[in-house]
Amino acid sequence: MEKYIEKVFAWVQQKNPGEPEFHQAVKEVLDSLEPVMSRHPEYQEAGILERLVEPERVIMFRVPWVDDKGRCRVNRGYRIQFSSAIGPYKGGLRFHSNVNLGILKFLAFEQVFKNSLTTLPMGGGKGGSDFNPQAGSDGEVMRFCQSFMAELFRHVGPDTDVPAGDIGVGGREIGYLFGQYKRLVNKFTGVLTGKGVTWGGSLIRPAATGYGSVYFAEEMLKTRADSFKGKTCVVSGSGNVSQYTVEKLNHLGAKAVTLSDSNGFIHDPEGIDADKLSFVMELKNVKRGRIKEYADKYSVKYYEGQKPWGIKCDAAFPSATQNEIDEKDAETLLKNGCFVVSEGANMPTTPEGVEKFIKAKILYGPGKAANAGGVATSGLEMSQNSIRMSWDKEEVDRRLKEIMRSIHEATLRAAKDYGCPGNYVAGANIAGFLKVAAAMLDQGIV
Ligand code: NDP
Ligand code: 2IT
Repeated sequence: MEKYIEKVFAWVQQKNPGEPEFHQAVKEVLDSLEPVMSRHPEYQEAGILERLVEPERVIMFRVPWVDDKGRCRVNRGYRIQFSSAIGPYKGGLRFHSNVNLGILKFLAFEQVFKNSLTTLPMGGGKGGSDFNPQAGSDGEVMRFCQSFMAELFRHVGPDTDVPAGDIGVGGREIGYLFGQYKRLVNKFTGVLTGKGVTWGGSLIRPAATGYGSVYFAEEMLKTRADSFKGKTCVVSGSGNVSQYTVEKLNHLGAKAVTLSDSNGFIHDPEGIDADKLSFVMELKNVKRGRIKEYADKYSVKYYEGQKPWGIKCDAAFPSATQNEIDEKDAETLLKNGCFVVSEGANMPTTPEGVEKFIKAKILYGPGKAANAGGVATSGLEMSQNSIRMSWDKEEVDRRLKEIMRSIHEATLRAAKDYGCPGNYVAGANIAGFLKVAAAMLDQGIV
């Protein structure tokens, strides 16, 4: 079986040159699936793995727009429709200058398994552009979004593919994208999630990824009869996921002491309380400033060009971007006594770092499981749109919590069933895979 899996991986490398993040994501999943493939020879016969690593469709397009000086600018737009085995394609849009095909393929591939874990009927997709919304005025961002949707609209729809936010795509961008879609198709539908609450959005969706990541960590802690009370937590990033991670940690009596952005991190040993968090939200979501301003305002230390993993903590919440924790960072966290890692970001830990966490047998929740609360609540937004109703905050939060509990349970169960008890990485990959593979078998070679 090992030989077969190696062959599939070699084929992926050869067919997708220059896409290291995609290779990394595929390798981790394939390695986890060895015991599953040995137990289910029918999957090999049906070419499940060969089909699973090949996106159903990749769309790439030109996005021309006019900047404030009247000049023509051109970016590249993408949508990767990876798998529709268990539902319409679903996954976010990322606008960031480092976006390329390989990064979006890794994200779309991860999304297939994550969405399967949510218990909701959603396939996997991802898209975006190498456009940087931080560098543009509101008017430029609007014109870019309108141009992006002027092509994307023909490939998406509420029963086909439902994009949402990710890095660089928040409420403002979703609004502009939705307005343009509605104008082009003349239909008010749930084509995007993360919408404003007055026009079809779900309560709790903005908070869902951060809340979910903390709920998942809480479930992990419960396996050791422990809780967040009094725990010191290190959080990276300062965007959507990080902000609501800090908020939920505060609700549960923990203390979050760091936040970061691509320039550096702040360390506030007193903890980022509710008042300081509202300063961060205003700073990041409205003024679109840098996290350094927190250090100036509250007279705490700012570490230029560094990541927060050297700060002593019980729990770490990487919530910025891929590969932000390398082997050394993982060693430092472990050495300082960190025993919980819950990944709000997608693939934030390098394979060498992951190995360290697994070997140390800490409570390590991989992104696929730990950050699935965001897309799960997107699924809840789709349901509310379909029945033309909106649930109150308590109802959505209750469902989110229950989904995170059930992902945790399914992940641990799969890990145990396939011979790696306590390994959340293998468990998430296997549990996510089994549902998709069963659907693919039922639907024939498509
Ligand atoms: P935001 O755009 O709101 O915030 C991103 C944060 O990460 C910012 O602080 C940003 O800093 C920092 N960051 C981004 N890229 C880099 C980089 N290359 N190096 C260092 N810092 C970086 O995005 P989100 O909070 O929505 O997303 C954060 C992570 O969570 C991503 O990995 C995303 O895929 C994942 N995720 C998001 C979900 C969602 O619902 N939004 C759901 C599940 C996962 P700066 O301002 O300097 O760019
Ligand atoms: O990575 C992710 O799961 C997201 N960016 C959220 C996707 C979604 O469709 O809500």
